[in-house]
Amino acid sequence: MLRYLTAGESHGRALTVIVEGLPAGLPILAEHVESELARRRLGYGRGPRQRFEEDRVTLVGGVRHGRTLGSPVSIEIQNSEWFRSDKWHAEMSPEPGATEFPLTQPRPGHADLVGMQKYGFTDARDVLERASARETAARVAAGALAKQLLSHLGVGVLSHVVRMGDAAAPSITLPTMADLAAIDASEVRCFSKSGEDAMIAAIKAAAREGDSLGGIVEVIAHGVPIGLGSHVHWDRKIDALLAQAIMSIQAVKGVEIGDGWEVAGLRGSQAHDPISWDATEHRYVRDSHRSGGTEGGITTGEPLIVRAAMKPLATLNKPTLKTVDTLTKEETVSFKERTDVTAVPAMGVIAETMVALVLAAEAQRKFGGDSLSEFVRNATSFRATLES
Ligand code: EPS
Repeated sequence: MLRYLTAGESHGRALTVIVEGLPAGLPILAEHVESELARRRLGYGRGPRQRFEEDRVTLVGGVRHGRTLGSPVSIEIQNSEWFRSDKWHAEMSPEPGATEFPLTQPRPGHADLVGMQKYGFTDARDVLERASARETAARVAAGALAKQLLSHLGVGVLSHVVRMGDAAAPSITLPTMADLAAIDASEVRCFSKSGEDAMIAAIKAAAREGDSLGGIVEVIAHGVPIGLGSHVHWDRKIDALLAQAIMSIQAVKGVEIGDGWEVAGLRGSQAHDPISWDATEHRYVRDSHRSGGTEGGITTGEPLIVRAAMKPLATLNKPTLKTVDTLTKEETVSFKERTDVTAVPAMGVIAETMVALVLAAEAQRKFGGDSLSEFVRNATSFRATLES
């Protein structure tokens, strides 16, 4: 079983992730992880913090001479702000003490108030430091390892922004892995120039008013093996696993697999992907991609398509959201933190990560193997059984 656990607070010393269940012999360099983390920092509309967070990575355990050992891989990502100044040292100190600046005006839509209620805190910072999307840097580090593993099966995962606020990208053919560099070169990670222009204009307009924007990203996994996930149990269905993984991303409120919402309005005769036999390739193919690459909770081998809808961030540069001060119970507006106008382009990279982690875990479950060569051999031999 591939599993992982992250730890760390947004303005603390560092984030940590432990990834367990990777086969031995997987080539891993700190640069692989750092380049994925750099992609996560991309995006027009992010706040000043992304310019100075360098996401410096240390491979603490589980990797020797550039290869995994089969033991848990432990990665530390320093929060560079912690080392640049002592601004957060007292505020986030693990030593006994108390803050002089409790946050008591919880932001509607954030974990602040319910977190304080649930855990008995009087300072919203005790909640928001962990609820912050900074935590996703640790997930992206784990996802970089998952992507490395998947690359040995010929699987590639990409994402692109299809909507930012009310600015939508025109419908296009599915991007391939060869398009990823162009998508990453776009300031909003949009695959269409007209879409990019409209999205940047929307972000500028929201920024002028101190407001925030949500949006939708599409994740596509190419080369996914047939047979990941299972129809036999609710908690083994690949689409259910993907939905949970995507919904766990901060501020995501909707997940769609394939044309999920659109097919609900079609007739059965129109809503499904007809099956054909490709005599040259010796495999079944689907004539369309409406199901998003899963049927019955199992991957079909067609491109896997998952969309994630993110709500506008609850932290606004011009606080206008009505709330209540938890000390005085008086009406006020939510506190102002340094923040981003939008994090939708970064969320695309995080959604890629979550899809890669689910696929890698399920590939490991199906093909097993303690070493990378055993894992690949098992996958190759299973694939051979399908070609007749
Ligand atoms: C975040 C607010 C901003 C973001 C942060 C998430 O941080 P700060 O208030 O420290 O400027 O930059 O995201 C990251 C640091 C990151 O690496 O993604 C929030 O409110 O969740």
